Amino acid sequence: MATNRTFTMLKPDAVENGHIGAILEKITAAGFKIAAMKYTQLSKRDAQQFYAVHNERPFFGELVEFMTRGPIVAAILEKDNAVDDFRALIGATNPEEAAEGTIRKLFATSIGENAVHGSDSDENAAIEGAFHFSGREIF
Ligand code: FUP
Repeated sequence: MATNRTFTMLKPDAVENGHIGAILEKITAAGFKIAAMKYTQLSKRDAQQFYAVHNERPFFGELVEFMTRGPIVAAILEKDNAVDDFRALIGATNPEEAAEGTIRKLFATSIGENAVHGSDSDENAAIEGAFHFSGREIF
């Protein structure tokens, strides 16, 4: 995947609360194009693997429980400087610390249920995109 791409998930809380449309509107209004997208649900194994970097953290069990409790929207997004610009658009991990107007400030409820994921590096964007999409699902 090129470095002008990032990977996102609209998490189960965002889906449950009916925010898919509003969040996608913010994303496209910010200039991101959709290179791949699907509505899916993570298995326990998927979530454990996706968040393996956190597996020693005290919140890991809750994180896996949360991320598997309902469907998500997974997407690969394209824009110049995609990883950094998307992190700025979503805001801090903890919505209480997220800047006004960011997606997490608007739609997240807590640090654990924070509405949206955004890759933290080009390398992880490529790994995470490939985790969810085959080559023929990416445009
Ligand atoms: P981010 O890169 O902003 O998604 O944040 P992290 O990679 O640090 O965390 C990944 C996910 O772990 C968060 F989206 C939610 C969860 N988490 C917690 O539940 N508690 C914490 O203290 C930190 C993260």
